[in-house]
Amino acid sequence: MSGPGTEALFDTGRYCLHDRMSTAYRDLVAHAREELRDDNCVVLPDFVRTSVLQAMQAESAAKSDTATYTEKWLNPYFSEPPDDVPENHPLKRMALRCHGMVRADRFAHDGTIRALFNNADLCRFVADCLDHETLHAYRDPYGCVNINVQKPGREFSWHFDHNEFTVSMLLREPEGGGIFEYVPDIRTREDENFEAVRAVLDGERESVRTLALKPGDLQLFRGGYTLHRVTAPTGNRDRHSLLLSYVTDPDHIATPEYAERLWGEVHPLHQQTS
Ligand SMILES: O=C(O)CCC(=O)C(=O)O
Ligand SMILES: [Fe+2]
Repeated sequence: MSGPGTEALFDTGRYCLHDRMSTAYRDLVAHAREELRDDNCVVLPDFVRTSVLQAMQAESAAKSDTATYTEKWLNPYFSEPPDDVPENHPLKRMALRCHGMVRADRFAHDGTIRALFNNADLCRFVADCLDHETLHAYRDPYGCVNINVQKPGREFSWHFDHNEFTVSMLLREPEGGGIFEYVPDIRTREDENFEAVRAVLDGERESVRTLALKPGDLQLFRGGYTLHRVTAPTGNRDRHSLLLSYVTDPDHIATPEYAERLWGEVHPLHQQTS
């Protein structure tokens, strides 16, 4: 494949993605697994080379105007609120989620964002950290690699993710706010722990952890059992985070209905799923 390779993209002195057999690689994976076990989250600072970060920031800045915005009142579970629970129950706590997503097809095929996303060593590394035999770069033409754009004053409210894990990299830091906050394992497969979730929604801070993410930091995160949010950016600068989607099923792709709902448009490849 043409374009920058592993050593050009990543700070391989610190993150030796090119040498899977090395002790340094094994130590790095062990570190990531331990953090993920303890915290459902690991941050690998300054993951990419400075010139690579700058190139991705420029691509992101050039495309952020094309973001598709959705504005919805959602509970933390993205579910229909039931009638038979009290008003302050987490299932009834609707918050306005407003953010923009830049579609994958906006990014040039020979650009740096795609070179990073399609790098096989990164995909292998993510699989190793998350204890997956194999992962694949998602082939959805719109959803494979996106920029999440958060405007000042807009919170990405408390929620649990539906996907098993997220791989992301902050590209643009707002002037203030835009802080990633999370409460690991607040719920389990067996216990929703609505009392604790309600307390966090009501402002309980003791269990809340915060991340001081910097542009270029790689974040691996298991958000299914971890309540999390991104606070509203303040000042004049948007927050941009790059979302890289890796999947277990290489053939998986969004349905036309899902694409329509998310992107307001359907790609010919989505049509083939119906
Ligand atoms: O933009 C981020 O850093 C994460 C947003 C998030 O929680 C999500 O996309 O589910
Ligand atoms: Fe999330």
